Amino acid sequence: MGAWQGQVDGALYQGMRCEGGLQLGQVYIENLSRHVEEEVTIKGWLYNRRSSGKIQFLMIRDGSGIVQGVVAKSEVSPEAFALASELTQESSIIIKGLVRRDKRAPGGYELTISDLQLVQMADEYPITPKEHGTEFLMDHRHLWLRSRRQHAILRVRNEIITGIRDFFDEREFVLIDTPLLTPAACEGTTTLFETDYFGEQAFLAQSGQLYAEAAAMAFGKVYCFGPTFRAEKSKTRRHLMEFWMVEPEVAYADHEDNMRLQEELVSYVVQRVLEHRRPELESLERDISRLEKVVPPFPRIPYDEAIERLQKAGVDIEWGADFGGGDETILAEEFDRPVFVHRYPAKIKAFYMKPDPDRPEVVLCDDLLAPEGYGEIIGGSQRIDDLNLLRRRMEEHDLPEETYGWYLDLRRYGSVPHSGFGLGLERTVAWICGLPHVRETIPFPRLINRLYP
Ligand code: NSS
Repeated sequence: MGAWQGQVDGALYQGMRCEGGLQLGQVYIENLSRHVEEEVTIKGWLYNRRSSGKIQFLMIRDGSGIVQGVVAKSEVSPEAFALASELTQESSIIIKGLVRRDKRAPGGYELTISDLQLVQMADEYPITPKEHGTEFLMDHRHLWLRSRRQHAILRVRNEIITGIRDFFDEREFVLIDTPLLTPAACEGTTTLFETDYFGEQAFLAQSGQLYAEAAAMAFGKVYCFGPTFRAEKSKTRRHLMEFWMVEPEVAYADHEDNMRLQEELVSYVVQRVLEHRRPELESLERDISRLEKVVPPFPRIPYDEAIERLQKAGVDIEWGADFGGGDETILAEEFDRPVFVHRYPAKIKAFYMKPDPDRPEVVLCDDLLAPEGYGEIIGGSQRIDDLNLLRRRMEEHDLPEETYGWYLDLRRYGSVPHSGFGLGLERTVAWICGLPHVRETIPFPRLINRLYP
């Protein structure tokens, strides 16, 4: 059956983990539909148990899903039945059973268990089916990951990551990995994590952008995708100290091209999750109709208009101020899909952004605000390509030329107009899953008050 199974599943690794082959011999719960009326082996953990005298109902999870197994006293050995009734939550077990289609069962299948083997009897498990407080769950994040909800969220995260990679692959971008230890700031000096680099001052990267710009001059269309670090002093539901960002950078692309790429990427990713991870979204009780509306074109409003809209909504804000989370929510509320706010005042934006030639007090940048109060998920801009202007901007920002010499070189040797952006992965996951906080969107979140586990 091993070889045949390999063909059905269409993947070498899938073939290897099936019966025969390497004798790893198990079927994954998510593939049970292919094994109806067959006897299979499942290797997993006990999620929950319920008994009614001569029958034990075991909820078994194996990482790919959860299935109910029925152990009837009359159909297994007395030892197996005794074991089934003693099993503690999260004990690791290997079971054999017949797969039966059952409409009423969660997932649509049930196992009639014929044999049961213990791998380890778990100690009393701290996370029980009852409600726990957030801090308690965060302290037990290493175990909390096993719960149904975390499972759904992190599978959506995985789908978003593979969707992003496929999107750029299909468009022939080259993945360029940028360094995490750097001598220079990209996004302002107030949120830097500093570390000692053999006596030299180094920082954890806030963004891969500056290096992606160098790579764009070498490869044309590139992206980097990795963890970035910011010592954010604010405790909000949108901020992590360590978050993942995907940052494309394209030579010869202008600000308009940049916004088009952003809306294409975001709608691609949303549609991809709708196609592949609908059951997960449903289990998270996500309003899917809201996501179905996420198709291009996204509305575009200039910063000036955003200020007017806020003032009309009664917000006390003047031209020149940056938006807070609350302001972004108000702006996004008026639209059913993400909205671009573009051309912010140069004064409140990063040093590398290109001024609008028609209005140099604003820059050719955009923030993409997600609907439903999720706020900014993307920041992007056309970059300054003129050496002297870039130098002036760096002086104004007190950025030492020694550290950025290589970056200035990009404007000396074949400078071209170019643009790029950064999409924050965790905020995107929070929005797509409909979560109130980013802390559940990453396996082990780093928050202002949390470095453990
Ligand atoms: O600061 S950004 O707006 N822009 C950049 O870092 C540019 N260097 C990107 C580029 O053009 N290549 O951050 C981009 C996104 C932002 O929209 C958020 O979605 C996310 O990164 N972001 C964060 N997510 C979670 N936690 C924190 N602290 C955070 N900071 C930014």
